[in-house]
Formats: sequence, C-alpha cells, structure tokens
Amino acid sequence: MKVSWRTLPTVLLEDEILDKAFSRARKAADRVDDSDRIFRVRKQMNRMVQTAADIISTTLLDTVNTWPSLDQSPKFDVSMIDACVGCDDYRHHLSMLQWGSKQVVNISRQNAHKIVRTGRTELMHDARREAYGRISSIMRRVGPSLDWLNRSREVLKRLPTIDQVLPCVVVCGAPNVGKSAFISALSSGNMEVNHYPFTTKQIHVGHFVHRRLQYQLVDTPGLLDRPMEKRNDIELQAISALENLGSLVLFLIDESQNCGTSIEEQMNLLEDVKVHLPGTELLVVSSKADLIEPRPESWDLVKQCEIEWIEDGSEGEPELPLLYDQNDRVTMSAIEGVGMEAMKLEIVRRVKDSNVYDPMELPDGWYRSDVK
Ligand SMILES: Nc1nc2c(ncn2[C@@H]2O[C@H](COP(=O)(O)OP(=O)(O)OP(=O)(O)O)[C@@H](O)[C@H]2O)c(=O)[nH]1
Ligand SMILES: [Mg+2]
Repeated sequence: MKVSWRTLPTVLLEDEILDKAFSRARKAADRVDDSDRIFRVRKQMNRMVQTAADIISTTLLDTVNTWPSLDQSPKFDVSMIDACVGCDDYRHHLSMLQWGSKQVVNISRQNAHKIVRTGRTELMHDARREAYGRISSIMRRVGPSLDWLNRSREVLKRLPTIDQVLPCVVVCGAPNVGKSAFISALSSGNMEVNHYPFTTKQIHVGHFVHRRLQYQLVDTPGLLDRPMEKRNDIELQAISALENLGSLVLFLIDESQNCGTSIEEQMNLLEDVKVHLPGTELLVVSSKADLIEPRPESWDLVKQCEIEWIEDGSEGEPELPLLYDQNDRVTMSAIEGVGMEAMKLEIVRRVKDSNVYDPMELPDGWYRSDVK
C-alpha cells in the first residue's frame, strides 16, 4: 500500500458537517409529495432524519477510511506520526469518528420508529426535532476530534514520502556541511523539497537510478546535526525513525570547517550518530573537496574517468577511482561535480553489501534448488 499523507483531503469540521447534513435533509423533505397531510408529514420527517444521519455517518466513515491505518503503515511513517502528532491520539480520534457515526445511525433508527408509530403530526415534528438535537450533541463530542485531525493533516502532509521497499541512503552531518547540495548533485530529476514538521530547515529527498533500481537519498537537517543531549523528545523519536529506514548512512564531514562547526564537534556528532543508528552501515565522507588546499592528488584522474564513464553511457559497474583526501577519507565536490559518479557507484556497492536489499532473498526455511 502506498500511503500518501500528502493527499489527505481536508476534514470537514463539526459545523460544516451539520450544515451540510441539515440543508440536504431540508431539500429532501421539500421533494416529498403526498396529498394526504399526515402521510406527507410522516414521510417528510422521516426523510429529514434519515438524510441527515446518512450524510453525517458517511462523512465520518469516509474520513476514517481515507486515513491510513497505522497497523498497515511502514515503520518509518508510524515513528514519524508518533513523533509529530502521537499514535495514541491518532487512533483515539479516528475511533471517535467511528463511534459518532454509529451513534447517529442509532438515533435515526430510534426516532424513525417514533415518527412511524404516531398519527399526530406535531409528535412527528417533535421526534424529528429530538433526533436533530441528539445528533447535534453527538457531533459536539466528535467536534474536537475533527479539529485534531484537521490540524494533524497539516502536519502530516509535510512528511517526506519514502518508499520502504527501495534502498534508502540517510545523509547526515553538521549544519552546512553540504548535505542538500550532495543530494541535489546526485539526484536525477524529481527532487522533493519539504520540511520535517518540527524543523524549518529545508529537507531534500532525492533519487537516482542504477541498473533500474531506484535509490533514495534522505536529508536530515535539524535531526542529526547537533549534540544529542540538546534534543527534545520529538527529535529523538524522529531520529529513531531513521533507524527503520536506511540501508546506508552517509556522514558528511566538512574539513574546511567552512560550515562553522569545528572538526572536533563534527567528530563528536559522528559518535552520536553511531550510537543512535547502530544497525546501519556507515560511510564517512568528506565534503567540498574543491576547497581542500592543495587539491587531492587524484582530482584530475577521477574527473577524467567520470567524464569518460558518462560519455560511454554510464553502463555497467566499473571500478571508478574514488577521490581521497589527505587523511585517506573518501571525498567529493558536489559543486564541481568531481568524485560524485564514483561515490554513486560506491553507494550502490555498499547497499548491496549491507544485504538490506536483496531481491533474490528467500524467506527463512526456503532453499533455492539451483544452489548446492
Ligand atoms: N565549495 C563548495 N561548497 C559547497 C559544496 N557543497 C555545498 N557547498 C556550500 O556549502 C553551503 C551549505 O550547503 P548545503 O548543501 O546547504 O548544506 P546542508 O548540510 O544541507 O545545510 P543544512 O541543511 O543547513 O544543515 C552552501 O553555501 C553550499 O553552496 C561543495 O562541494 N563545494
Ligand atoms: Mg540542507
């Protein structure tokens, strides 16, 4: 199931639902035609109560059904939802809508009986009025849940959309080390730029395709970019959500310190990341290779190999030489585009080695007959 938090329709609020229901009910009553006055009023009152109840219960249930069920959502989404709006609240408010829908249907059934049983038109009117009153008070109890869902929708529609089936590279590092520039430079086409609901920083979710498999690159500004003890609960939860996501973690270090964070602090952060994302393979990369003085020795060689590889149509999986800095750390320049193609192939290799994604993998207890 592809959950799309971004396309959840707006949730109608208490008054909007009541207005819609009662005005439709009035119109439905106007259409009733019967020359016998008692029959006419009976039909009209019945039609009003039923129409109003139908509209309300359908509207509430439609909302319940369009909102993804947490049990069937990917772990990352569930952790993000928990961090941003709270899973317990999420479940509670949706179940309130379900409850409301059921109550309204019951009320309409009970009052329909009353309307049918009497021969006096004023009692029919009374039963209709009573039904409307009870329906309104149910809606008053559902109202806060509708408000909550509407507010949450605003938050959830900003969540990054990540496909759990595809390999995903989590890109982290101190502020300004070049995470976003790196993701943009590696991505082909459709890049998504949004915000996590708890940070104003722009996040980039990019993709590249290698041998028909799409690799996702996820940005983490405001998350893995400063000491952990300064985190609030929401951020900690969002960080643990990342753990369910990555096939590979890339940690960028800006050795030029142009980013404004000292190497020492960046190293401390790296240790934090190791602690918080223990299950995921980590690759430390130094960014902004073009700022390194003097330029890395193999700069021209790497650049030339990459140009040739691209000119040849980027086919196959050659061992493109990686660019290394004076500390023997893999490096690249997102701005100059050097070391990037080699980096892409390295990512592909690492993801494959990490075995998180293996299309040939069989469930436990299964064996392939061709493997002896
Ligand atoms: N010279 C040079 N500058 C770079 C390179 N990559 C990024 N920059 C610059 O570094 C600055 C920060 O880059 P961003 O990509 O925004 O860094 P970020 O890590 O996404 O920053 P936050 O999202 O704020 O955490 C920008 O001014 C970039 O132009 C590079 O390879 N070479
Ligand atoms: Mg950024």
